[in-house]
Amino acid sequence: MGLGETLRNAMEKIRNSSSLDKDTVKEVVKEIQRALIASDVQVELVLKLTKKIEEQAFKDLPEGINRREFITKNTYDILAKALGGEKPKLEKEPRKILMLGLFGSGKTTSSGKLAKYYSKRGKKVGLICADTFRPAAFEQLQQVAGKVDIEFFGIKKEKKAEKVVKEGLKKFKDFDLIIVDSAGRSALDKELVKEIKEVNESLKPDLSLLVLGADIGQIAGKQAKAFHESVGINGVVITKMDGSAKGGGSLIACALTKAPVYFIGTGEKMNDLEEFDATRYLSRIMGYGDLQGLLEKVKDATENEEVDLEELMKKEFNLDIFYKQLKAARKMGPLNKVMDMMGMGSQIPKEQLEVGEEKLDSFKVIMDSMTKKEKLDPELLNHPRILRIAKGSGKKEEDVRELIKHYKRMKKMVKQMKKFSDPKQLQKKGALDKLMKKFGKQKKMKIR
Ligand SMILES: Nc1nc2c(ncn2[C@@H]2O[C@H](COP(=O)(O)OP(=O)(O)OP(=O)(O)O)[C@@H](O)[C@H]2O)c(=O)[nH]1
Ligand SMILES: [Mg+2]
Repeated sequence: MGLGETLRNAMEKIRNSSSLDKDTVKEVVKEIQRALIASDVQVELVLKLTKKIEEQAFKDLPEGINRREFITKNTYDILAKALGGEKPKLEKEPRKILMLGLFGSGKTTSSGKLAKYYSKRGKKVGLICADTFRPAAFEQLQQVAGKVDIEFFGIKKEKKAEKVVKEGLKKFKDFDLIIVDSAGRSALDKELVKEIKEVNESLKPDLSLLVLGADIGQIAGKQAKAFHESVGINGVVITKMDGSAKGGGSLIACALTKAPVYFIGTGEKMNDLEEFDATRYLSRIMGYGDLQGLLEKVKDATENEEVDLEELMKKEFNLDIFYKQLKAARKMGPLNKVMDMMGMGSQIPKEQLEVGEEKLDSFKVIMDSMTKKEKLDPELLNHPRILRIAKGSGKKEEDVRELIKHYKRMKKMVKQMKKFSDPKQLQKKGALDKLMKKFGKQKKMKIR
């Protein structure tokens, strides 16, 4: 079982348990440990990471976040950091990329994949074969270039890699991007270092990418360090993520040596290349369809909000406003009274006002599982998001859909109401002030 499957099982356990007690968390932590160790992450580091997960599990919950979401988010944070978190952005778009690495790591294949990746993004790309060491290297890259429809340059039988690079640079001088495939060796020996230094000298690459196979696991860190110290690298490509259970270990090992992983290879075909992003990677392997949504939500929950009812009435109605109204109404009294005070009660059908307390509570719980973006633009609520919200709030999918239906009805009503009562009119009449006085609140009130 790969890292993904085991981690997914562990996260499922969090999501599906009705009561998240210390024992369940212990079990989950054990599974995460197993997953990381099987992925060839150093045992010491595994223990450190999982200890953190366990320690943070029962800390105070931020408002609006349930225990399940809290633990999922913490686990994510800890793993994402271990995977290198956010990468340093490249200062500028690279114009010359050098691919480096030991024998068979996937340099030639990745050169082709990268050429395709950038060519799809509108760049005119040229590929240079600077592998003058292995006899069939020329033909292999030529073939790869043909597959991805990229111009190729090489000098058959030439022995000096730097000479090929110099000539290639001339040929591709007007191109947007030049990718140079270099020769591998069985180890980073003197010969390889000398050759890379010469190529570096002629090419002056903006980006030197070390290509590593996922199957080497934690050795990836040592290799990244060694290459960086002897020839200098800016980043790493990890290939064969599809075929090895050790991918997680190599990613984490690179992060430990601060070598940013920019791409991962996920198969032998020319399309099997992904820009590496810790969030995307984790959300896939943890089986969390909308991890991004959860992260946004936790961020929201830590921000206090001010509500100005007058403002609320002026704005385009959305779930966020509906939510704020609900919250405000709960503080001031039942919704119908509030609406009555605002002189709107009579315009709202009775059944709308008589949404029971229980239902309101349930709506609140569901909305607590939404992100700010979703509340501002409820049109975003597609099937996967609805499922996530249902899971996050411990409600059924139907409950979420009911809320959406309710919101839509309310929106229609507000639209009609706006026709009757212009907010300016409302202000003139002093209805809002009256309302606020009655309930002894200030015009602006803090909700949270
Ligand atoms: N499954 C899988 N196979 C890959 C991936 N990347 C490369 N390979 C395979 O790994 C083998 C070696 O790839 P090459 O691109 O030739 O490696 P190289 O580093 O250029 O090798 P040398 O030039 O001999 O040093 C080939 O069989 C590729 O098809 C990947 O992401 N997934
Ligand atoms: Mg090669």
